[in-house]
Amino acid sequence: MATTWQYWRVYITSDNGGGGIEIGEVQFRLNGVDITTGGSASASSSFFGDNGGRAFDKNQGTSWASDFSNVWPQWLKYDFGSPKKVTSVYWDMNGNWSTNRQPRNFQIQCSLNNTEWVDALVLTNIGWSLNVPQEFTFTPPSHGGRREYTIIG
Ligand SMILES: [Ca+2]
Repeated sequence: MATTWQYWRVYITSDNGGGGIEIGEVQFRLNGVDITTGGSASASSSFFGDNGGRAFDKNQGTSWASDFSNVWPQWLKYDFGSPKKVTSVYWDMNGNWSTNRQPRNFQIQCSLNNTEWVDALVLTNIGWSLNVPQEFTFTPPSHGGRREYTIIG
């Protein structure tokens, strides 16, 4: 069964009290290797020019920042342009930034059509230490082998 999905996102329902997300670099990885190249990024909101692409520009000194209005959810999405298998998300804050602006409760999700989303991993009560990246590993959900049944009662 296929485990490749074109769209991947981190869907964040709360941070650690900072009122918004600020993140230097995010990598969607296959077996530990960054594969976030050649696609396009987007995000639920941006603080001034700190758009979603800045989390994938391979520059630790630039960041995606959501607006600091303490409004949830916020999400960061990567469109690979074609289906990709992803087995982890690597999340690397810059040491100058606060741990309380990192996600606490969030889901890693994937989609075939950018509309319907499937959870690959659900994370709860995640804490952070300053300048310590975290990698969240999972088995990607499968599709394509699913059979549709009509239950007649
Ligand atoms: Ca960056």
